Amino acid sequence: MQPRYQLFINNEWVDPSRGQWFESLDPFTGEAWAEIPRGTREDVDRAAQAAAAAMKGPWSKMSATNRGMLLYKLAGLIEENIDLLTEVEARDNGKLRSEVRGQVGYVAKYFYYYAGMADKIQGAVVPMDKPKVFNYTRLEPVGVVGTITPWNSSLLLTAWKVAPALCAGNAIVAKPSEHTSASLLELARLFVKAGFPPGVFNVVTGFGRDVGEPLVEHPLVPMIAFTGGDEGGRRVNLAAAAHFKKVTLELGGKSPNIVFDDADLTNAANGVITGIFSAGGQTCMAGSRLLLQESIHDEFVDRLVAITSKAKLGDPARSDVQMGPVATRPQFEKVVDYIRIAREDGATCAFGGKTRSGADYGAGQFVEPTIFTNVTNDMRIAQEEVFGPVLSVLKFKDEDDALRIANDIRFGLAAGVWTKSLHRAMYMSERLQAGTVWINNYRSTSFTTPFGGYKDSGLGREGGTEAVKEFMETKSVWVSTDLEMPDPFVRKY
Ligand code: TXE
Repeated sequence: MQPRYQLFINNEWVDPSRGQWFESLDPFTGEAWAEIPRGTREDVDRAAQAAAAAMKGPWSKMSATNRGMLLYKLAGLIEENIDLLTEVEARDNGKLRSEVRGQVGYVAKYFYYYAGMADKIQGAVVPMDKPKVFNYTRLEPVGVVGTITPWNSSLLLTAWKVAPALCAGNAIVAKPSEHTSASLLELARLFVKAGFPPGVFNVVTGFGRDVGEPLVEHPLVPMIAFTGGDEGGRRVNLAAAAHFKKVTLELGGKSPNIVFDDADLTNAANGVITGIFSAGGQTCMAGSRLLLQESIHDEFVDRLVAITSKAKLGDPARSDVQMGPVATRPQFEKVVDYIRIAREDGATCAFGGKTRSGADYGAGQFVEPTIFTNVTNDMRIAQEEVFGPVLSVLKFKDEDDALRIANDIRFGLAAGVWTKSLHRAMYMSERLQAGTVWINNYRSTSFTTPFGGYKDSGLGREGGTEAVKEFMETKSVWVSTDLEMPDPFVRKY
């Protein structure tokens, strides 16, 4: 019997207004395992009303310290429920259990981090250029924040938004991806257990058209925090602009991983493989463009092929498997199509390039880890986000040539640099157009530091103290200490 979920609005479990559900599929078996409520514009309205009411109720009057304590409690409950949350999320996105478990553990850490920050948010006393007046700034919550998230890391990417937004005192209407909704509904149970007042956290599941668009348009929702593809991000940004809403957008990437001839090549090879094939390449920060200095090209590609050939594909629930299926059928087809395009455009497939089916591969939604050489930067496989296990290898001559290639793209999410030269590392990190630069490592993330994109990779930053400011308005308050207001109609020259 499949579990049938309900929407979570105002701390209550409710049926979707039109009484419709859709199935959530396990990407490995290809079978439906849960029924997800198909939310509507009316449901978004119910949730937005509840969240707006929370912004006037006990939540808004709660001290920041007590708000932090609630977040702290929630973090503890996430740790206690790590098995359940892992199982549900992995069931939906098909990622390795170990990987999802690590992420859920990290979700708890996000809430701990922002729990501690809640009563440390401070405005400033501003030095004035005028006498007899005193000015200070207050940081106030924006209000109701709509979060819209994709399928690759549902809980983590939602936590990146919800933890700092709640820390700042906002209320949330969360819309998870239609492919991976269940884990967020399970998380909602923990909000009740932790003791959050009604309306502070609401989840409306469903499709982009039915739920995402109404959320972006809703007059009671002044801010949208979005992660997803750049096309979806553009639509959200355009719709939000019509209502002058605040937005943060964490979008796609085609991040360059740049390996110089003086690098520790063993470390670099491991880092490059982790950078592209973790989560089957289904991460925004995937290092999907490998830039190799000419002199080490052939040797380095051999190393990559040797490491990649050891990867075992199969049931992501098994501990001896290193790569699971592609998360959704449309995404599988998209990845397969990009492999065809790369071949047609003249790239050489140095490894992989095929799909896998048969007894070990469930419903057969598998793409081999794939390495393309002889890629030039004008090819689509070098410019477009595949969001799958496909690495494009390009050659460069020197630092400036590497920079030219690395920056000649519309994305700017992240970049990696592998070198033993400090000078080289600093030269590159200053000039790379990317929100994150990793030197002699790749794919490190932490709640303590900002993450976000340059160019078409997004707007705003998530993580660290900067994330909290994204979810706040700054109010400038002027207090007269002895300032006389002159008669407005008597001119003094
Ligand atoms: O993402 P979408 P999709 C890339 C990846 C993938 C492509 C599309 O290449 O092939 O994006 O994936 C909601 N108003 N990434 O379709 O559409 C939607 O319901 C409001 C990269 O899954 O961006 C979901 O909850 N909301 C990415 C969320 O937006 C809308 C991660 C993301 O869906 C909406 C995932 C609308 N008009 C995919 N349309 C990354 N870089 O992390 C859709 N949504």
